[in-house]
Amino acid sequence: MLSNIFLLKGNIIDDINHLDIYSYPFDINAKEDKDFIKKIIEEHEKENREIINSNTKKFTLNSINYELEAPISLKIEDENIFIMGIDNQMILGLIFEEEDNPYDYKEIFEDLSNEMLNNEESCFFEDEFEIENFLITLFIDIRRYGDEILQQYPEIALQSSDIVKKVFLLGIDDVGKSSFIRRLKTGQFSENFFTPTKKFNIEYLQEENGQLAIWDMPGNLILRKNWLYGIQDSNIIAFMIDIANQRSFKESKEEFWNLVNRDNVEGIPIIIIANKVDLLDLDPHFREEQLLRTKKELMDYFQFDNLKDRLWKFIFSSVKTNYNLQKIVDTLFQLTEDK
Ligand SMILES: Nc1nc2c(ncn2[C@@H]2O[C@H](COP(=O)(O)OP(=O)(O)OP(=O)(O)O)[C@@H](O)[C@H]2O)c(=O)[nH]1
Ligand SMILES: [Mg+2]
Repeated sequence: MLSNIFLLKGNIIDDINHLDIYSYPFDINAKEDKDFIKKIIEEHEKENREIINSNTKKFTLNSINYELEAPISLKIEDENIFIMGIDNQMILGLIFEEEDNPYDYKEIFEDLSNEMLNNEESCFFEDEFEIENFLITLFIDIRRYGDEILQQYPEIALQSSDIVKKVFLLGIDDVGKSSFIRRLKTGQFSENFFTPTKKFNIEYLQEENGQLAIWDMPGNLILRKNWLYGIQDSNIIAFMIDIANQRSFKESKEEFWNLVNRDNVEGIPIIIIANKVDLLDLDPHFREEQLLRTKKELMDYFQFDNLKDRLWKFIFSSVKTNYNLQKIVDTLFQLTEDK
């Protein structure tokens, strides 16, 4: 599985002190004293020299703007790396998990890079935002290729009759998204499971009614702008809120409506998961009434009734006590029946 993507960019690629370094989702700059990057550049030089010396013509893909070298595979500091030189000024790199064979990804790496660099709307690497977009889009597409086309469905046997429903799970930070998936997948929950998600993650779940591919998004504000890559072909959007944290409501509401009003999610069903019910101080005798009242308050505040032209449902949950988790799974299938 692809774990990281990076781009090294400079006027002279081997001038390590004047390189711009971009990466997603992990910061490869954080690797100690730039040794790692230096080695990548050295290896790239070496390979290229060999290619030129052996009179092999440099590989190009009918490029209009950018000349792409054929990718080469490297092992540096135990990392399984696949790099591609671009126009002698950039090195685009993929970092895979140890057991992966980068050459399985050669074609998709070349095709996607070529497509994104050498078409009308190509990336010109003019500003940081554009570079970031390029890296994230490429990352997600290659990762999906690995998951979906190479059929590396982890841990579950794919039954050909099963249709996988793609669930896009969103919500601001700390509401319980990753805990929810972990609970469904392993049955475990831990209050100290504090792992703010830094990148999106796809988990596959085998349920009685079929399979779910749940895309877990980072809620962190800085990473949030990357939320929406890949949302357009989701079967359903799951938006989670933390009902015990009233201070977060305003932010949650804003994010919710920003999301819902986007063109590319038109008509996609939505399930609103109001999580952490266990933290409400509910009186066991009046539990149902209190939940109804809370629901009404939330509906009024978030104005969920304004949702139009799509199926949607509101469900309370507690990942901690397992409350309604099965109901959520059933509802995911229900709302996506014909989608
Ligand atoms: N009491 C209670 N705590 C919960 C519940 N669900 C999650 N938590 C806790 O809430 C915290 C945040 O959970 P995460 O699953 O990491 O939240 P997240 O939405 O994935 O956060 P980001 O990845 O930062 O977007 C953790 O400490 C969880 O243990 C719940 O139902 N009840
Ligand atoms: Mg998370």
